[in-house]
Amino acid sequence: MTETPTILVPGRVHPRVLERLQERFEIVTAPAGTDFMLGDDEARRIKGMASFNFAPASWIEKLPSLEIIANFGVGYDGVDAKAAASQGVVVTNTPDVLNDEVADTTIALLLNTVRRFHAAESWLRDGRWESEGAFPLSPLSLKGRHVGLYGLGRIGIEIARRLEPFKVAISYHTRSPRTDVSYSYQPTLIDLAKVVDTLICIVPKTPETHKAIDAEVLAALGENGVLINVGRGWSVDEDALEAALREGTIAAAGLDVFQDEPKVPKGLIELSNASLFPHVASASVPTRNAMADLVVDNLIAWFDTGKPITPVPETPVSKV
Ligand code: NAP
Ligand code: 8YV
Repeated sequence: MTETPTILVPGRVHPRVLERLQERFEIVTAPAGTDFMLGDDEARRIKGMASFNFAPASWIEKLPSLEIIANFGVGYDGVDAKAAASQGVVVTNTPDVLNDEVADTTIALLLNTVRRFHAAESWLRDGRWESEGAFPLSPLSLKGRHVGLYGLGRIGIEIARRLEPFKVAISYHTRSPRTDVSYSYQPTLIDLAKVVDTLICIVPKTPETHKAIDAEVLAALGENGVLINVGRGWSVDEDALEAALREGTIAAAGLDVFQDEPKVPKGLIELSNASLFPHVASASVPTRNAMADLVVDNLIAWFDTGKPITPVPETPVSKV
């Protein structure tokens, strides 16, 4: 009889992942973010990991039998894929199944930011419509805007397609221009910021994207400028953004992601020209279930066939 593989689940877990893993595997849980607490024998038994964007090199190197890390999330910046690759460990993520949800949320956040619907609803709920009259007109509108996408990958392209019926102009910046779109390409982020008035960030967290949206980029967007971030908080200089919003360097921002989640800078919370979401872009039951299924299906595929479904580019793609 073949041995049932043991899967390590560090930290919090989507309930469906645990439920499905329990049907097929032995499970070991451990608190994430703290020191590695498994004993040598237990560590040697671990063949797979179901990660919630947590798999540092210091853990990977203490798991000598580890074969696969299946990450919940398309972004896997909390998984040290380089360390995994050097140990011959495959990493998988959850691409595509969340594209529509994240793109829908981005459009909602953009409209919320320019038209201040969050404040309008509070106006009604607080009884101010009856006591004070109509909600003040929003100074901004989506009409006539030129939207720039910083990132035009799986999610970025879905955002762009959703923007087309809004009749806005669309440009983008990526390292390599896409050959399958007619949106105008800008070779650098600052070039993009200079030609657009609305910037949507949907790039991964990498050394190159760290605080890429800085004071210079914000100034280039201009006083009518709107920044939307659904990528990672890492890509925005939050101090520069707060100053730009406070001083009117740009008009408004909509943020789903922050540098130090779940901590959100008090200065941003105080600003009425910022619309702030608690990292909910993919957070519907159906989409999170699809992500959970892909985590488990990758582990099953690996242990049944030696081939993962959605491996990331940095790591090996089949059992040797
Ligand atoms: P993807 O398909 O890999 O697309 C990434 C895009 O970013 C590509 O167009 C890529 O083009 C561009 N890019 C990467 N590095 C760049 C750089 N240094 N400069 C300029 N462009 C760069 O990824 P995806 O599936 O669309 O997801 C993107 C990211 O969104 C994820 O990594 C994650 O961090 C974030 N995300 C957030 C949420 C949320 O809940 N808010 C949900 C899902 C995803 P080039 O390679 O040509 O540069
Ligand atoms: C999730 C995300 O919020 O997929 C990603 O990269 O940021 C989101 O879909 C996150 O993975 C939940 O932990």
